[in-house]
Formats: sequence, C-alpha cells, structure tokens
Amino acid sequence: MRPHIDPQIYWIYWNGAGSFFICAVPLTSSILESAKVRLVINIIHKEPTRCLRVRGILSGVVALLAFATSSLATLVHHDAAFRPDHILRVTAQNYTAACTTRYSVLVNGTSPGPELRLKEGQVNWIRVYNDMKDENTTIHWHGLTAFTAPFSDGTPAASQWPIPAGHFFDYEVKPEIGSAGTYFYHSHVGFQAVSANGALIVDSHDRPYHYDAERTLLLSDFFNKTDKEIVDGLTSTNFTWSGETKALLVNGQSRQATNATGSCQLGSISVEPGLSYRLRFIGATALSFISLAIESHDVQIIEADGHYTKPLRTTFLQIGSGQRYSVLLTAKSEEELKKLNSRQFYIQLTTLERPESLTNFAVLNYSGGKKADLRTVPSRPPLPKAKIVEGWLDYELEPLQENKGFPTLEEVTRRIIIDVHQNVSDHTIWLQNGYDRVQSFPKSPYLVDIYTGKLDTEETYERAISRGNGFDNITRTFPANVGEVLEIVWQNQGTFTNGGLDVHPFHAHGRHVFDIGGGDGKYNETANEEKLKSAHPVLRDTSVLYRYHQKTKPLEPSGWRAWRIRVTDAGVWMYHCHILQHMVMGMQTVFMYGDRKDILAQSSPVDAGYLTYGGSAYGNTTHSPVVRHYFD
Ligand SMILES: *[C@@H]1O[C@H](CO)[C@@H](O)[C@H](O)[C@H]1NC(C)=O
Ligand SMILES: *[C@@H]1O[C@H](CO)[C@@H](O)[C@H](O)[C@H]1NC(C)=O
Ligand SMILES: *[C@@H]1O[C@H](CO)[C@@H](O)[C@H](O)[C@H]1NC(C)=O
Ligand SMILES: *[C@@H]1O[C@H](CO)[C@@H](O)[C@H](O)[C@H]1NC(C)=O
Ligand SMILES: *[C@@H]1O[C@H](CO)[C@@H](O)[C@H](O)[C@H]1NC(C)=O
Ligand SMILES: *[C@@H]1O[C@H](CO)[C@@H](O)[C@H](O)[C@H]1NC(C)=O
Ligand SMILES: *[C@@H]1O[C@H](CO)[C@@H](O)[C@H](O)[C@H]1NC(C)=O
Ligand SMILES: *[C@@H]1O[C@H](CO)[C@@H](O)[C@H](O)[C@H]1NC(C)=O
Ligand SMILES: *[C@@H]1O[C@H](CO)[C@@H](O)[C@H](O)[C@H]1NC(C)=O
Ligand SMILES: *[C@@H]1O[C@H](CO)[C@@H](O)[C@H](O)[C@H]1NC(C)=O
Ligand SMILES: [Cu+2]
Repeated sequence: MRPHIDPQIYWIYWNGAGSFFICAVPLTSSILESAKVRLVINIIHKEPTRCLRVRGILSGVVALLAFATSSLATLVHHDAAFRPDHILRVTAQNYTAACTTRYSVLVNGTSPGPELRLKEGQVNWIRVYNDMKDENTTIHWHGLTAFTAPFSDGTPAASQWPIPAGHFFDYEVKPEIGSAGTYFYHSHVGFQAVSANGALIVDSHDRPYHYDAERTLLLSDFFNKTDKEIVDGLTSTNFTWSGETKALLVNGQSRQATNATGSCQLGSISVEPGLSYRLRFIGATALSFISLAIESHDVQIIEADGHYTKPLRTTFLQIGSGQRYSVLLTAKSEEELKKLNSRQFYIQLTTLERPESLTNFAVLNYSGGKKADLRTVPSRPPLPKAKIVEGWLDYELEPLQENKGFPTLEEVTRRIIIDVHQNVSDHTIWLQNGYDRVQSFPKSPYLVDIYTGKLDTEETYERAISRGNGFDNITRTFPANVGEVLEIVWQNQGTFTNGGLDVHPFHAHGRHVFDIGGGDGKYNETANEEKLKSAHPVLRDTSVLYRYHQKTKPLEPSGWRAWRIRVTDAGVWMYHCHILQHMVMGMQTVFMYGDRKDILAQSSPVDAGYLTYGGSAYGNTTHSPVVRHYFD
C-alpha cells in the first residue's frame, strides 16, 4: 500500500506567546497572504506541511474556517457581466514573416502575440477564444504551471480537454509571491506553438537588481511548410522531416539577405546611451538551440527561468527551446559610441547542433543618431562563428538567494532513470523507457480520467513501482506520492538504427526542478555528488540534455541531465522535450503527482462541465461558461 495522508486533518499548535498555528497536510499549491494571515509552505519531509499563524482566538476561528474550506472552490457563471483580466484570440490565417507568407496559428493576429504582464500574488482570468474553423487549441503558461488552477495548465490529453473551434475557455492563473520573472505562453496542440506564442512577464514591487528600462526579445523559428504538412510528414509511415528552420525571428522579425524581396526587416531593440537595461530573452523556438551574442557588448545573467541568479558575466548566451534568461546590459556612453564609431550593433544568432547551421541577425540601436538600418544584412558575420559549449552554466550558475529547499542525496526517496532514444519501425518515434506518448494517447485527459475514476491512481502506482522502475506502461505515466523526493535522470542513448544522438531541451510542468547537472556517458551518482559539493543548484523548468558526440553504438548511454524535486503539488504534469517535432514524434511523458484523493482535494467537487469535450465550462456565442473559482 502507498502511504496516504488525509487532507482533512488539522493540527492546532499554541506557541504560548499570543499566537498559534493551524497545520494541515498535504501541501496544496495555494498561498494565502495578507497583513493578518500568513500561510506558510514549509516543506519538511512528511511532517505537517501547511501552517497558518494566527494571533488571537477570534481571528483564529475565522481563519480556521477559511483555511479548512480554502480547497472548496466556488462555481461561477461567467456571463456578460464577467470581465476577464486578459483576452487572447487564436486564429489561423496567412501571415507574412521573414518576407515569406505561411498559413499560421496566431494569437491576436500576430506572431508573437501580445505581451502579457501579470502581478505576483494576483489572480488573473485569461480568456482564450479559439476563433479557428476546424482546429482545437489550448494555451499553456510556460513556467507558471504550478500557479494555475487544476484545469488551467493548458495541456490537452493531460490537464484539460482542448478548446473546440468556436469556443473559449477561462484560464485562472495566480503567480506565487517570489515568482517575478520571464515566462511565455504558447499553444500546446500539435505544431501550433511555432507561431502561437507570446511573452508573459510576472512583475513584483521590489527588484533585487537596478535597471533603467527593460526590453523583451522573444526568439522563434520560421518554417516554410504549414503545421499540418509538418505533423503529417513526421507521423507518416513515409517519414518526412519538417525541413530546417528558414529564419530565426526576434520578436517576429527577420531578414535573410539584403537583396531579399519584400518589406521584412531585421528585429531591433533601441536603447539610450548610458542607461542600464534588463534584456529578457525567451526561447520560443520550435526546434532551434540558439547561440547569441551582441557586437561589442558583454552582459550579465541575472535570471534563469523565472528565478534570479547571482550576476554572471558572459559574452554569449545559449538558449534552448523553452528556456528564458534575463541579462543586464549597460548601454555605451556617447563617448564610447564615438570611439566605436557606430550607433548600431548586430545581435548575431546561430543555430547549434543542426546538420546545417543558420546565422541570422537583429539590431541593437542607439537613439540620437540617424534611423537604424534594418535592411542591410551583413554579408559576413561580424562575430566569430558560434560553437556549442556542452554543459554551459552547469555547476556554475547560482541562485541569488540560497535555495533552502534543495534536496540532498540522503533525502532522495527514489531515483527515476528515463532512457531516451529514437526508434524506427513502421514510424520514426522518440521513446522514453521504450514508450512514446502523443496527444492522441490517452483518449481522454488524465486529469479528467482521475476525476471520473476511470484512471486508478493506486493501481498505476503499484504497477510503476513493482514492475516498471517507476514507469507505468499502461497509462504511460510516472506516478509519485506527495512527500516523495525524486531524482530524475534523462539518459541519452544512441538511436536503435544507427547510434545517432540528438540534443533535447527537457521541460517540466508543475513545480520547477533543481537542476543538478549533466555530463557525458552514463549518469554516475558518486561522481556527480562530488561535483555538487561546490555547486549551488538553480531551479529551472527547462534544461538541456546535450549530445557529447554525434554518434555512438545503438542504445549505448551517452549524455545525461539530472533533476531533483520534492513532490508537493498534486496533479498531472507533463515532462517533455520542448522541440515541437520531437513532441509530435512521441517525446512526451507525464508525471502524476499525488493519488486521486490528493488531486480531488484540490478542487472537489468539480463541475461536470470540465469533464467532457466542449462541456459547460467551455463557452461559445450562445453559452456562457460555468467556471470553478479555485483561488477565491
Ligand atoms: C487581444 O485582442 C482582443 C480583441 O481582439 C483585445 O480585447 C485584447 O485586449 C487583446 N489582448 C491583449 C493582451 O492585447
Ligand atoms: C493562404 O494562401 C494560400 C497560398 O497562397 C492559399 O491557397 C489559401 O487559400 C490562403 N488561405 C487563406 C485562408 O486565405
Ligand atoms: C479535437 O479534440 C477532440 C477531443 O480530444 C478530438 O476528438 C478531435 O479529433 C480533435 N479535433 C481535431 C481537428 O484535431
Ligand atoms: C521557402 O518558401 C519561399 C517562398 O515560397 C521560397 O522562396 C523558398 O525557396 C522556400 N525555401 C525553401 C528552402 O524551401
Ligand atoms: C514519401 O514522401 C516524400 C516526401 O514527401 C515523397 O516525395 C515520396 O513520394 C513519398 N513516398 C511514398 C512511397 O509515399
Ligand atoms: C541575393 O544575393 C545572393 C548573394 O549575392 C544571391 O545568392 C541570391 O540569389 C540573391 N537573392 C535574390 C532574391 O536576388
Ligand atoms: C533607432 O534610433 C533612432 C534614433 O532614436 C530612431 O529614430 C529609430 O526609430 C530607431 N530605430 C529602431 C529600429 O529602433
Ligand atoms: C508492460 O510491461 C509488462 C512487464 O514488463 C509487460 O508484460 C506488458 O506486456 C507491458 N504492457 C504494455 C501495454 O506494454
Ligand atoms: C563513478 O564515479 C566514481 C567516482 O568518480 C568512480 O570511482 C566509479 O568508478 C564510477 N562508477 C562507474 C560505474 O563508472
Ligand atoms: C454552445 O455550448 C452549449 C453548451 O455547452 C452547447 O449546447 C451548444 O451546442 C454550443 N453551441 C455551439 C455552436 O457549439
Ligand atoms: Cu527532443
């Protein structure tokens, strides 16, 4: 039997000095914070985990009631009087980027879509309209997953039924205090995210770093083929690759050649001499692993995936699909600009680890001069050709504030090794521990099946532990109990056919994971523990599984990436490679945290409107949705 903790038990503990504590288990992801009441999440190994500090008896009784019912969300009719905080409209249309027209899925008519800015600690209702004629969609809040209501993660077949054409869905997102940083939103259906994406910034009142202004640089890919052609080719028995990216876009813009026909321009950001800037880089590429540098400018990394880091000076960045970095850039003074005899500097972007590498440019433009030239593409790259740096920042990047919750090796309750390799049978697929997983598996979303009782979480766990090394091959999930401390190792292997290797930026939904490094060959716990002695692991939601060789023997372990996580948030969390082609080819897994009771305790009773495709939680022109308010 798996241990089970009853979420209805509350401890009352008097500290003898005017305040007492009410404690409950297990953890939920909600944080309640106000002047009088402070809900503290204190992750101490299977002990009471959720405590409320209260002053005085009366406010104590009120708080206890509020606390005990905090998981019972309310049902609200979102009629014409309801005003969402943000609206996103998803369409599919012919759209021109990089001087080429392509049928693309867009948010609010552009790619990238509009930048969203959310505030820490605030509930945001984001209404997403699917204005397409015949395609489903969902929107995922990349990096913010743990701060969404149970059906609001935006993962089809995992956390929700997709939004049918002509319908809309109200997502509830509440960024936690302390989560200020750089994120993005994107569709999680098929290949839509190649263009259906946009920046998402979480703001807070206080910033640990000073800067005068900030700029967002969202990086994305441009493919000639349509989403449908790409998906059909990748999933066909007659496997056809998507082709390589035709352009690296910076905020949707790129120009391939000075003599290109069309009005496309180089992406650009403008700065004023002498000021300091926070540049937020977002890796929203479908495929490309990008190395990026700015002519004549060094920068300091201060944030990775929504977490502030100690400043780290660098001349280049390496950004995988799904990763984000903020850097500080000190703009040159007028004098320095005179010496350099330029007010315009190229940002050079190069794809790494592809058969043919592509180099594209954007422009850093200083104000006060003549209008920037955004049509001249350098005939020869101004900076040296970028090379891959394997294990870039590993064991080197440090959190700004010491991570109190970092799980030591002794605390790890279970290690899960996930072997990944490509296989070619009737299809070309990517496998995790021998199994692929695509959107059409399972038939209904895991979370829905847990609510309806169709998916038995206890049985899944038993099977995974007793015969699957942590993996259940029936549901194709990795189940874990709340309170477990997992070490997850992504182990690269040579392809079954010819031993080929590839690079994969692995992304975790749900709580961020402590990245404990990566290396060549096979994971060796002893050797890595030595390296960790002098390291201060950072929390990430996406990190890169490198290939250290082009090729090895078939199924030979070659390259690994390891994470640690304390399992706190009950739910269904996708862990997957963020390369869209690889996802379509099966490189997706699901971690199922907590059992049915833990999951239901989060929002039960749930309205049936969430449990069917196009159910009453989904609105359309004649029907206003009936929605659970989870964070109220
Ligand atoms: C998206 O477009 C809709 C109307 O088309 C508008 O109401 C909404 O404000 C836009 N969203 C953002 C984030 O700009
Ligand atoms: C998009 O462009 C293609 C090629 O020019 C054309 O065949 C198609 O009808 C267009 N689609 C829409 C919706 O305009
Ligand atoms: C939309 O999603 C539903 C439910 O998963 C599925 O049955 C249907 O085939 C999907 N439609 C398309 C066009 O993919
Ligand atoms: C991509 O499409 C454009 C416009 O149709 C065409 O000019 C170009 O040759 C195509 N590139 C490749 C590599 O297919
Ligand atoms: C396989 O796909 C390629 C590229 O799309 C095409 O040229 C070829 O005719 C296809 N072969 C078969 C047997 O369908
Ligand atoms: C642009 O110039 C390059 C290099 O001279 C040449 O290879 C290419 O064909 C030209 N493209 C067009 C559209 O004229
Ligand atoms: C570059 O700076 C000049 C001077 O301030 C300004 O006129 C121009 O619009 C800027 N161009 C871009 C692309 O930012
Ligand atoms: C799951 O694994 C077991 C034991 O390894 C095996 O007997 C069974 O056939 C597998 N089931 C599926 C559906 O792959
Ligand atoms: C693992 O690393 C340790 C320490 O570096 C080394 O002594 C040991 O031989 C390695 N184990 C394997 C299986 O390579
Ligand atoms: C709108 O939603 C309601 C309730 O879910 C449903 O009965 C109706 O068929 C939907 N209308 C359209 C046009 O899909
Ligand atoms: Cu991959």
